[in-house]
Amino acid sequence: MDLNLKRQKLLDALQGKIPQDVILLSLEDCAPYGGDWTRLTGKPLLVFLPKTTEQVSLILKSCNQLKIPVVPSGGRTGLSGGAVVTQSEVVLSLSRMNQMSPVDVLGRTVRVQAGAITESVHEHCAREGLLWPIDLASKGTCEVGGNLSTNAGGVRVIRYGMVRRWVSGLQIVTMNGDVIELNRGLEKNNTGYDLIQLMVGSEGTLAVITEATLKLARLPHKEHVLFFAVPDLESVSELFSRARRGPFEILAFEFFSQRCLKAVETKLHRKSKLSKSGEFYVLMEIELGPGSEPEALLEDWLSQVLEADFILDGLLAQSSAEKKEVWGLREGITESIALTNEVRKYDTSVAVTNIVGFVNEASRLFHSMNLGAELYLFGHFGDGSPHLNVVRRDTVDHKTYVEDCDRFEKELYPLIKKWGGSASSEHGVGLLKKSWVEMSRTSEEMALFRAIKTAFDPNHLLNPGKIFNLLSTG
Ligand code: 2HG
Ligand code: ZN
Repeated sequence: MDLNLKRQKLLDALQGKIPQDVILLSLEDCAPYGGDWTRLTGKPLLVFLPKTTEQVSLILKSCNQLKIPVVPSGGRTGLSGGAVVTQSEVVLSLSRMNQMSPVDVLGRTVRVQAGAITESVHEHCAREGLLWPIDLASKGTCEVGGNLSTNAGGVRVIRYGMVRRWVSGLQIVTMNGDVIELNRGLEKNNTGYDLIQLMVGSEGTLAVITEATLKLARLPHKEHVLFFAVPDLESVSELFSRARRGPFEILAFEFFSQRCLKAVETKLHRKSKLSKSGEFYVLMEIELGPGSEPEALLEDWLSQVLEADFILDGLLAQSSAEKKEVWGLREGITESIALTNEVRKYDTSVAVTNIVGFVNEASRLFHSMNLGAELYLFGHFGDGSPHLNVVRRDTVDHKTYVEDCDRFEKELYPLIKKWGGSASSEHGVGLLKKSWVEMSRTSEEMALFRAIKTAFDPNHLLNPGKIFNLLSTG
């Protein structure tokens, strides 16, 4: 069917059923909804910004009847292309559905709509001394629905785990317009398949999440931020092993290379307060128990660590402004790389015991290939989740860079396999990691994937082409 005709048919079908201000029509208004932080983009047929679950249901039902594909959309901060329009789909943005109910302090849960911004949820719950412990650099823009759909990770996974541990209820709408409540916020419910866990990480390919009951933890008691410069990855690992045995709970254990710090300093004009530099840096956030003694224990631990020869320099942030400054260095990496040049991202994952071996081998591979690119290394050391960012050098053109990345990727994926890892630790598959899915899943698993997709969305209209390709497109 011709695009204009499709569009008109859909508008006719919804005429009088949803208010006019829910629909964006002009190319200009629709354009920002075609892409995400990957900078991949496409032209939406139309954009809907519903305010209620009922409107979501009506829109999906009409699209299903007219066989029009739909891309569900949140804060569009994804780094794998999961929210990118590829074939003039309709975009269904949940951003206006951002209500939050009062926190249930006794049950330690909160019910929110999918469009609630992650940081707003933090602020909302902090008033009750509680926390939805999903903390990532994009928290001021990303939305709960997107966090759930991608099973987001972030900087506190070492302490709290991934998003899937922090949800006990979902309201979803399937492509045929059915509104389904999953698990009703129960902590315990052993009655068959866990559809919540199937939804989490399904990247909008099965149904649209409209509301969620989020599980909460209490806010950390006393947080401290430490920052170290070290000569190599082995030293990062040595520091991690000391921290594991330290008199505190580790909330975050992040690393980044000298090249990443340089980028943040040049592009964002932030500055490290350490007087010495190192090949690598570690940002560690810890929680101390109550009482005054833990502070003294931390100081003892720190002075012993600072005497060790694998530490070049280190500091304990003295104020909340200083904590923010240190975090600003780590959280500014993605943005400063984006300001540097084009980038290909690999959010790899290996067992934490293998991270040094894997990253060293991947770096050796990268440097042996003489690519027209630079390697930026950073990520969540404590989770075994290093981010490899391959950034184009100014001296090479786009085409050469893309060919170089493709060559590198062909070698990198088998290396990840050899180390027993995964090519997506937390960014999801979207459009960019599909070849890894095919390479790492068995044909039996792929058959199950396709059967599950078809059970939820028989016409294959929801977020088409994401995660894996269907043999038959219906
Ligand atoms: C982070 O850890 C995010 O800051 C983004 O996962 C990583 O830009 C990246 O590759
Ligand atoms: Zn990350």
